[in-house]
Amino acid sequence: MGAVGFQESDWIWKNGEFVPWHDAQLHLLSTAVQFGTSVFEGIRAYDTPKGPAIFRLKAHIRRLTDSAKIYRMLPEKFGAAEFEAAVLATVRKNGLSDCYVRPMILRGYGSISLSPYQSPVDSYIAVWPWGAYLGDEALKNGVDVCVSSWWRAYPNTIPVSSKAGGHYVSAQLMKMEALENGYVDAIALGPSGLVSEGSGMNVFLVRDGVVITPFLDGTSLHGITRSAVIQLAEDLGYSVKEQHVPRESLYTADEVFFTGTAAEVTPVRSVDRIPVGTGTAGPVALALQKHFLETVHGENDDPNGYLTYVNE
Ligand code: PPE
Repeated sequence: MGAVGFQESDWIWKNGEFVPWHDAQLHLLSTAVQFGTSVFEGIRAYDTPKGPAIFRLKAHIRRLTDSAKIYRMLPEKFGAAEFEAAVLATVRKNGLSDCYVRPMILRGYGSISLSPYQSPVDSYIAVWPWGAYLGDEALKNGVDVCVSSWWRAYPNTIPVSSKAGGHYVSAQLMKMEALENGYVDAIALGPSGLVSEGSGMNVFLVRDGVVITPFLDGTSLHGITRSAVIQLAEDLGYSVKEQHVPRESLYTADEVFFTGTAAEVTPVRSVDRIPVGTGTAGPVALALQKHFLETVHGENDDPNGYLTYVNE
């Protein structure tokens, strides 16, 4: 098939059935295409000694159905239990182990105007192999990022705890600006002028051994990796604080790192060309990354019940 920048898989789950990858098509005038009315998840499956396992499946499906509810597009036929089962089935059907899982609920073809109600609510799940989000070196050596000139929206402009496709037009502006200026990614400020989150990941800092992350103030996504990393940091004995983070704290922190399903735990080694700490991946970020990667690969005990095994 055409040259795409990733590896396709064979089957996509669509409204309860599997269709071949290239048959999962939308009409041009679907509401989701015109107006961004889709909600989605990003989930990872990891290879473990007991076969593939999904990291935090329930939390991701809860966020998916919450996202859909906020946009008044909860599917009638499928609830959380059906989506959880369908994710497992789609990974199995495609014979993948380490992979990325993209469930989507969207408004299809039916209405031509802003009122979406005549457009059917369709549900999809696609899976594909996806390696390190910001490149293979990123996890080890850290990345160079900027503070974006684009701000995150006001809480009452878009409901950011809904992970909706349309919200990502702003994230794409941030990402493109960063790439054009020679950075790997960007951190955005919220409307208060304080640090919010990255284009597609949450942000953490370390200062004097304390792990710090901005409050969930209605300007950033309620990251599922964020909450896991808070838990894992506490398990490792770090104290973790959610607080207001002014921009300059990024420059003076001992460490900065990103968390996200795609980004996992990625150290940041400079912000706006100012080296963070020693200008390399920091020890706390690397310790958390190691603990995270061991946990998702089923090499640690799983007291928090994060893993759902695909073949059980
Ligand atoms: N903030 C944003 C804006 C975001 O998109 C993500 C995930 C996060 C924070 C981290 O959330 P969580 O995955 O629950 O820890 N972004 C997804 C999509 C990235 C993409 O480029 O596609 C992801 O990481 O899967």
